[in-house]
Amino acid sequence: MYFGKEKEQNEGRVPPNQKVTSGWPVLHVGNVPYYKDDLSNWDLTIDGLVERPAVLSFDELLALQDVEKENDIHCVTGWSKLDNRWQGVSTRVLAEHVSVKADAKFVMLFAEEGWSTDLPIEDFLHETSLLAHSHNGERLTPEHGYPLRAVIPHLYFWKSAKWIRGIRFQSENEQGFWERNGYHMYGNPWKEQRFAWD
Ligand SMILES: Nc1nc2c(c(=O)[nH]1)N[C@H]1C(S)=C(S)[C@@H](COP(=O)(O)O)O[C@H]1N2
Ligand SMILES: [Mo]
Repeated sequence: MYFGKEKEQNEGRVPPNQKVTSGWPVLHVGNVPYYKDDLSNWDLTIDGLVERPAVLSFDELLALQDVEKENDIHCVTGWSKLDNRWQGVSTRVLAEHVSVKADAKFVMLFAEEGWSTDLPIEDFLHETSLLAHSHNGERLTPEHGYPLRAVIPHLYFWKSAKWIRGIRFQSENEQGFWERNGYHMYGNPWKEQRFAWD
């Protein structure tokens, strides 16, 4: 049976109480920023505990080494989307570009409209993490984060800031938007760390 076969193939890939979706739901609070094709007012600020703080234009970002990563994503509301191919910049390359200091232990990701999320630096620098401008060979649509979003696939997908505009390296952890509103500080989908009390 087709359904049975698919289920078998996904065995071990889907965290507890998640359902695989073939579409791609859109989920966020606030408004979708529309840049159309003009990114002259867009930049990415990287600051905090770094030797060389930077404000990068989109072209400067593209000039950094391009990476492609394939992974699965898991939203805390219960859907998982398998086999996503992302293109963008490796978080490690970015961290080297600004030369992150040794006392940096956490990273805050800032998006448009003041939205934010936080994560430990080792998760930001995880080998599967990246800042993506494209998904399955196409530029991100405005709804999914154009021009640039974080992709931190080993944590629940709320850590993957769409419309990212800032990255701050810190010594202390600080709550971001959903973390202040009852979500778990870490968000490991395999341990079902959905809410603060999980
Ligand atoms: N800037 C911003 N990024 C965000 C969010 C948000 O509200 N604002 N929501 C998060 C949540 S809860 C999820 S599940 C994913 C959804 O991404 P998608 O709409 O591309 O599926 O974006 C994450 N990134
Ligand atoms: Mo989510």
